[in-house]
Amino acid sequence: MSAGKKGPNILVTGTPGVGKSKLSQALAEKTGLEWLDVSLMAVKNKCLEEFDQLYKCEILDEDKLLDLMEKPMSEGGKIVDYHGAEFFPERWFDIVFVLRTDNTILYDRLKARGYSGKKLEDNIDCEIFQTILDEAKDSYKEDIVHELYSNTPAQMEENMNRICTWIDQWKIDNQAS
Ligand code: DAT
Repeated sequence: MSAGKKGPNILVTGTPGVGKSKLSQALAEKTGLEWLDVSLMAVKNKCLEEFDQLYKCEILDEDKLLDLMEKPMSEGGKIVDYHGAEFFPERWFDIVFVLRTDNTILYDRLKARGYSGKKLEDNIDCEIFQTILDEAKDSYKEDIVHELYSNTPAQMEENMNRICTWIDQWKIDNQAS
């Protein structure tokens, strides 16, 4: 299945503010895998369309973004960081990590980021109702979906170690260098 790939493709997902970028960046530095910040890719490649007044965010041109991602994803060795799990093709990922954060901690992080009103409330609800975890479980085989808590720096360190151990095992299993 994974023959010829540079490394595993990993999806790091979860509600905004749970620590996806921080973990993905640190993982990329430690492992040499390439971090794809999907939100940033969308901006850079003009994949954002009209502005949604209610949610105060732009609407994503998903087809354009998926087309752009196809080649890098087929190479392997990518850490994809995005606050959604359902619109990527299932075949792209070897493993999916859903980061979770306690509501009060997440609330403070999002406030510090400048979120307020409906946008803040909706994101907190998204975490309370574990929307992204359910989305991930619906979109991928359950045995490749892992929930990781990301409340504290110590938990982030633990998550890093766990993922690095998994990557090392993937390389052994797939005889990649
Ligand atoms: P995301 O990419 O999911 O939106 P982020 O990586 O930008 O989130 O992190 C949001 C903020 O929370 C940022 O200031 C870093 C901090 N943070 C992330 N993970 C953390 C952790 N495990 N412990 C403490 N702070 C964390």
